[in-house]
Amino acid sequence: MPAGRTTLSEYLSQQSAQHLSLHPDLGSLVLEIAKAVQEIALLTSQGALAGVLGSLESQNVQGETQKKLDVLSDEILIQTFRSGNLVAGIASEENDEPLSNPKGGSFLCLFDPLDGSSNIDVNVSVGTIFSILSATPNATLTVGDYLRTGRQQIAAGYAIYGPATMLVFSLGHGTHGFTFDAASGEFILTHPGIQVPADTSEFAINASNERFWEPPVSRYISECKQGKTSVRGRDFNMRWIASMVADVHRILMRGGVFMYPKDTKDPSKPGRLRLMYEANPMTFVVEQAGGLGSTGRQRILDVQPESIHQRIPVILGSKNEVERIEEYHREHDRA
Ligand code: AFP
Repeated sequence: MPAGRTTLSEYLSQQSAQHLSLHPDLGSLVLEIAKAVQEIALLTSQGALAGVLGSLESQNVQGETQKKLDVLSDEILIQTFRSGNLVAGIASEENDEPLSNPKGGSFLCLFDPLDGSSNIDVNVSVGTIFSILSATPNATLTVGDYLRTGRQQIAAGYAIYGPATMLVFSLGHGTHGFTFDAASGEFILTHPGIQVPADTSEFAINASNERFWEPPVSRYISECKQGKTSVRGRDFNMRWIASMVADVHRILMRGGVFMYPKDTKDPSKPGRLRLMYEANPMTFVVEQAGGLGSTGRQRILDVQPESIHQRIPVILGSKNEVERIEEYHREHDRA
């Protein structure tokens, strides 16, 4: 390995030596996830050649048509965890109920195996999101064991399958990025100590939902669009990739605010994104990098989960922007 290049496994050994509070098996779990990510990256990179594009007849618990790669990625992760004895229980976007591992383990893992899968067929970046909770070894698992607040995550992160495959995660001591080097087959530390700029001039939202937004969201976006002529005094840019992993990765790299707010489009859904395996892990990573994650009215990591697949409004990214949007919600609710 050329000098000055730290591999994922070297980094994890350094972390467990530096932070004695880390669970001794946490590094091994991250390496297991990295191995599964490599398998998913290979399939994703082959696209049509691997016959993995397109949808299946099946639907997931969300009532969404499953892409072939959704199911294949889910199977890779489940097989990875079940072949080891680190993860006692698994909850996935693609499975109605959590799955227990007969071999037991000290962790629970919740994941979105392929986030942004509607982008797969058009060759746009997608990702895998994971959240790790502690498990009581040898205890009989119930759904309640999974329903812990985001603040109780012991680690969380994502893989992004883009021009480069990257693994970005936090063990609770900052957020760090690793880039996959196909030549060596190693993830290399390329982005140590990521910091989200507190201010930004870039927002990410699906603007086609504008007529369904709550007033504080409409106010914020309208000011951004008015730019220099508004109280903001500067112009803003907009991005929307429709892969949360890709939009949030951009925000970790250069700042911004990602918004999938509560809207009236489907009153039965308090937002599109899922708390346990999208909002919580991505907020953990962003807040470990100095950003913030909010529903607009509550910090995401403080939300007490009620069900595995519950949805939540998400406002995530540059600290000063998220705080401004929260203030707009307070002013609206007071009025
Ligand atoms: P899919 O996995 O169904 O593509 O959904 C992706 C996602 O959950 C999240 O990654 C995106 O930010 C968001 O949905 C995109 O939603 P819209 O399709 O409404 O823009």
